[in-house]
Amino acid sequence: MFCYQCQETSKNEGCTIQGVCGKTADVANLQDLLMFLCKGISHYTVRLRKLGIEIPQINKFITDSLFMTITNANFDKSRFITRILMAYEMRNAAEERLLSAGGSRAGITFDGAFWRGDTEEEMAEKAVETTILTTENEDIRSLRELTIYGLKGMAAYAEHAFNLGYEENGIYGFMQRALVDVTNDSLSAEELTGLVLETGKYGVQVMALLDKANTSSYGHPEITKVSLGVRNNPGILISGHDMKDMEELLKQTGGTGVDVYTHSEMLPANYYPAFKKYSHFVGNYGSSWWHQIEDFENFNGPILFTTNCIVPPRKNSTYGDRVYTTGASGFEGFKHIEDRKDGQPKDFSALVEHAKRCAPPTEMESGEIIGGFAHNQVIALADKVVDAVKTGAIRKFFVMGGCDGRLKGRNYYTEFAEKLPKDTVILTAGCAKYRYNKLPLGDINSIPRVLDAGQCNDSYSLVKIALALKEAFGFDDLNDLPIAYNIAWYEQKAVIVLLALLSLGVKNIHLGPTLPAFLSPNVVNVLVNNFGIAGITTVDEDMKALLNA
Ligand code: FSO
Ligand code: SF4
Repeated sequence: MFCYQCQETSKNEGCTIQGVCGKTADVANLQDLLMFLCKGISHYTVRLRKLGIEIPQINKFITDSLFMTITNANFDKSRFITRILMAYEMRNAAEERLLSAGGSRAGITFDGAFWRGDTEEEMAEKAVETTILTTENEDIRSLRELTIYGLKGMAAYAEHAFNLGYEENGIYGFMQRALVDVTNDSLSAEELTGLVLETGKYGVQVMALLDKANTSSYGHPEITKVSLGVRNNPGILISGHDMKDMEELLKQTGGTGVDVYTHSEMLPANYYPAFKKYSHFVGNYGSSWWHQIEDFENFNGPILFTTNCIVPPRKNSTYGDRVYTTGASGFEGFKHIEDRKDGQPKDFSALVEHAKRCAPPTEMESGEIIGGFAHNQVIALADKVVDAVKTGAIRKFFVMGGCDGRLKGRNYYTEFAEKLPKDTVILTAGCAKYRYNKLPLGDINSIPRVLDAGQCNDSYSLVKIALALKEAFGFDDLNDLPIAYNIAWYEQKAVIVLLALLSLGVKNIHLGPTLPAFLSPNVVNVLVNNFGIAGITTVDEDMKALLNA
């Protein structure tokens, strides 16, 4: 195996024996093989699209497959084997359709468009040939992988939007074209850089689509106090990012005596008007994803993963039999809730029955946190915010969104938030917020100093807020605003967020806690020279630089 797609990659070089995330080598290899086949299928669908033909099942298949290979989403070998077998069927269907529509496969030379092996042994043997290291030039490899990781993030967001009935063929079309382009040996580094930037453009589009899907379905997030404590009923803890799962779980738990709590990236579900009406929706329990070992132990009841980030339980963990996965997520030993069929909701009754046999959650915290500062809410407060800037009450905004992770050095973000001068405001989205969202940072003229817009995909909200402020201040350029960017990344959704920000022209982003291992020195130079991207140094040094920028 060779995987360097996330921030925790071994030695900041690459995982080669087993993932730091817990992914085994055989699963990592099967994931590579699945990507290889998705590229192969895309060779046909790109041609089909030129003939005006879309195959919705294939759009869904490729999107789901990309999503399943995101860091910490799915560790279940059998699911990848099933997917690989499905990939052959999808590819056959695409090929037949192409030929019957008068198209031709002449000129397709990519092996993934033809290779087939039905046994686990054949798959394992072929998989090692499809490793990303087969691209020898490190700059080309870096640009190809940067594109693919952006596509994986894009796929996650497209999938959540799809679940709510929103999709755009243009997004699927781009994903598949890009999957073909990364197999094209004649593309130069310059052309691939263009592809990376185009990925960012579609990143903005997919985040806008998901924002539309979420807000049209559940209303605009609004300022909300979220309880951190517990009640005396059994509960279900829901993690991940999928709002449709959230809705169906809330509906199916109503009147059962079972409460619902959010974990990690599901916290922003508390901000949606449509969910706030459920009296058995208690609040948030625990912290960011990597604290799950402790949080799940204490929760006592069943846990539902709707997406990543899964941490394999420890040998002495006792909660393994209480964990359920659904959608793209999976883990051998956890029970999996099947997809919706024929427009029917998922069936979460097993979790409800399971919860009834469990003790209520053990209280770990009490009190509340405040959130719900997505674009609609902040723009409603725009006059107040603009006024605070004009009078000097707010000197600067710091976008500190992104992800949390296990690395010790991520204390940097807690310290940074603590040391920020009192006339600054943090704008956040994603699980990075858990590094500082429970600190007593106070407010400025009743505007909280930490404004949480929501999940990592709600970084789109931060952009909309920035655009509204740009207009309010009459600036021509986003970069003229008093906003600094100090972003933390972990997995591939953060990659698409970063590429989206770059495509919108945001400059001088500080990215930490380490720069991605998949960026070659030359690609880093391109990002530094064209976008002013920088890593992080010390809190004091970075703060000085960002305050004065
Ligand atoms: Fe976090 Fe995990 Fe949102 Fe990610 S829970 S790390 S970028 O999946 O999605 O911020
Ligand atoms: Fe390693 Fe991250 Fe890949 Fe897991 S996802 S194998 S930790 S690089």
